[in-house]
Amino acid sequence: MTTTPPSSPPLEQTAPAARRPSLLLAGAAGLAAGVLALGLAEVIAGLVSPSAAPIIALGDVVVDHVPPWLKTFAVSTFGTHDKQVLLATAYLIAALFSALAGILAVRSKAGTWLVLALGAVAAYAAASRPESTALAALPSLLGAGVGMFVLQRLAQLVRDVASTQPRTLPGELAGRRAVIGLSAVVAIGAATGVIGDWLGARLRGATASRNAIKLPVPADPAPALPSGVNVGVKGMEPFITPNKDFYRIDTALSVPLLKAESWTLKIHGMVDKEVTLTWAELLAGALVERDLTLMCVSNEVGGDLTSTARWIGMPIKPLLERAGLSKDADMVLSTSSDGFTASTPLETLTDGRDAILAIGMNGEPLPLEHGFPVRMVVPGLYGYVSATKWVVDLEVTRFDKAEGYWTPRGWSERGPVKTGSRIDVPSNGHGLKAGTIAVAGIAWAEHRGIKGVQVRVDEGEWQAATLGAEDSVDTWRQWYFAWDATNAASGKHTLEVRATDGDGATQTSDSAPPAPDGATGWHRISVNLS
Ligand SMILES: Nc1nc2c(c(=O)[nH]1)N[C@H]1C(S)=C(S)[C@@H](COP(=O)(O)O)O[C@H]1N2
Ligand SMILES: [Mo]
Repeated sequence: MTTTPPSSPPLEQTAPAARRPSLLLAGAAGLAAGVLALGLAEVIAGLVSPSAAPIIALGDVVVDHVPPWLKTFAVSTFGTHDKQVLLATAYLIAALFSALAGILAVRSKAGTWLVLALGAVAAYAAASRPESTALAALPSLLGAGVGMFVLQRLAQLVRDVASTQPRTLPGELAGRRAVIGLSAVVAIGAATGVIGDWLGARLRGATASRNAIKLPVPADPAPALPSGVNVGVKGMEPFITPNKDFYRIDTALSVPLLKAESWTLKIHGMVDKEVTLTWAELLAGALVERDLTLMCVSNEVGGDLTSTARWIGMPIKPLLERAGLSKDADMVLSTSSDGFTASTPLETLTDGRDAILAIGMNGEPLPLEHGFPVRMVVPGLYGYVSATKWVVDLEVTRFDKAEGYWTPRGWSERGPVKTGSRIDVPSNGHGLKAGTIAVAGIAWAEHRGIKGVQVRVDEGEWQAATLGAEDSVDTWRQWYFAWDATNAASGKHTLEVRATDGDGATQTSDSAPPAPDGATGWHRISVNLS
C-alpha cells in the first residue's frame, strides 16, 4: 500500500470528480442509524410503556385497522404466528426505510428529514393508542432525534470514504474503518434494544408481582376430574391443557404488563352505584374453581384454537348485583388495559352459569400472556365476546349503545359457541395398516354439553362413538371409535365426525367460514390403508 505525497498526485486523481459514495455503504449507514434509533426508542419505551415502542405502536395501528378479510387470511395462513409475521414485516419495512434514509442522507438533507417524518408518524401512532398518554410519543421522538444525528455523522463518514482528497485515508482503509464503525453502531443499537425490553419488563414488575402471589384456596373448589375424561388414545391432547400449550389469541403486539397490587376493576354504566374492585378484595372474596373450555371464533373446522383449564376466579354475578343493574341494560362491555373490548350479553353473566373474573389457571396465577392479573371467562361464548384478558373495566350498557372490538370489524355482536367436533387421531393423510384402528377426538357444545358423537367411514352409515366421561357441560368431551378396518380395501378412506349437543341438536353439515360467528361443517380426514 502506498501513500502519495500531496506534491505529486497520482494521475487518476488529477481528474476533478471524487468517487461517488457507495450505495451499499450509504444503505448500511442508514441501517445502522435505524437500528440505533429503534434500540434507543425501545429503552425509553421500557421506561414509559412497552407499547410505546415505535414498531409496536405502528404495528398496533395496523392490527386495529386491517380489513377483516386480511385478518382472516393472516390467521388462517399463519395461525397464531400472525403476530410474529406482522412484526417481522414491520422490521423489514423499517430496515428498507433506514437504508433509503442512508442513501438519501449521503446526498442531501432528505435522509434526515425522512427519519424525522418516520419518527413523527410513530410518535403520533403511539400517543393515539387508547391507553396512551402524551408521554408515549417520547420513545419515537427521542429515537428519531438520535437517529438523525447519528445518520448525519455516518453519512459524513461514507462521503469521506468516497472522497479522493489526497489528505484523507486511502479508500480501502477508510472503507474498512467505515464497516467497523457501522457494525459497532448496529451492535450497540441491537444490544440497547434487547436491554430496553428486559429493563422495561423488570421495571414494570409484572413478573415479580406474579411470582409473589400465593393463590388462595377457593371457597368452592372443583371436584376431582372424573376418571375417564381422557379416553387414553395415544396422540390425544390431555383433557386439561397445560398453560404452556394453551392457545393464545389477542390483538396485543406487546403483552400488557400489569401489577396485581395496583390492579383495579371499575364497574359502572347503567348501575345504581359504581363499584371499584381491588386485587386485595378479589383475593379475599369467595372464589370458585371450575374447569372451563375456551374456544376462539376464528377456529376453523378441524382447527386447534381451543383449550381447557382449571380456573380460579370470582363469580361476576354478585359483583354486578352489588353495583345494582338497571332493568334496561342488556350487555356488559369489558375493556382490557390495552383497549380491547368485548360485548357480553348480560344474561350470560347473571343466569347462574360460572362466569368469572379468573385469577388462577391450572394452579398458577394467570400467565402474563393469558391476562395477568385478571381476565374474564364465560362458559358458552367465544372468547372475542367474553374472555377479556388484562380486564380493568366493566361497563353495564346496551347492545344498541356500544359495541365490542370485533363487531365493527365484521364479526357478530353476540357469539354463542356452536356445537363442533374434531378428529385428532389418526392425523389427516396418515398411512395405516389394515386392522382395528383407534379413531379419537374431541367434541364441544359449551354450556349445553355433549350427548353423542358419531363417526362414519367413506360416507357410510353413522356409527356411535364411545364418549369419554363428562367433566361438565362447560368443557369439551373426548370420544373414541374403534374402526374395524380388517377387511377394508387398501387405499384412501375418509373419516368424518359429528356431535349432538345436550339439547339433542346435531351439528350441521353446512360449511361456513369462521366469520362472522363461527365455522360450521363436519370435520373430515382421509387416511391411507395398506
Ligand atoms: N385484552 C384482550 N383480551 C382478549 C383478546 C384480545 O385481543 N385482547 N382476545 C380474545 C379472544 S378472540 C380469545 S379467543 C381469547 C383467547 O384467550 P387465550 O389467549 O387465553 O387463549 O381471549 C380473548 N380476550
Ligand atoms: Mo378468538
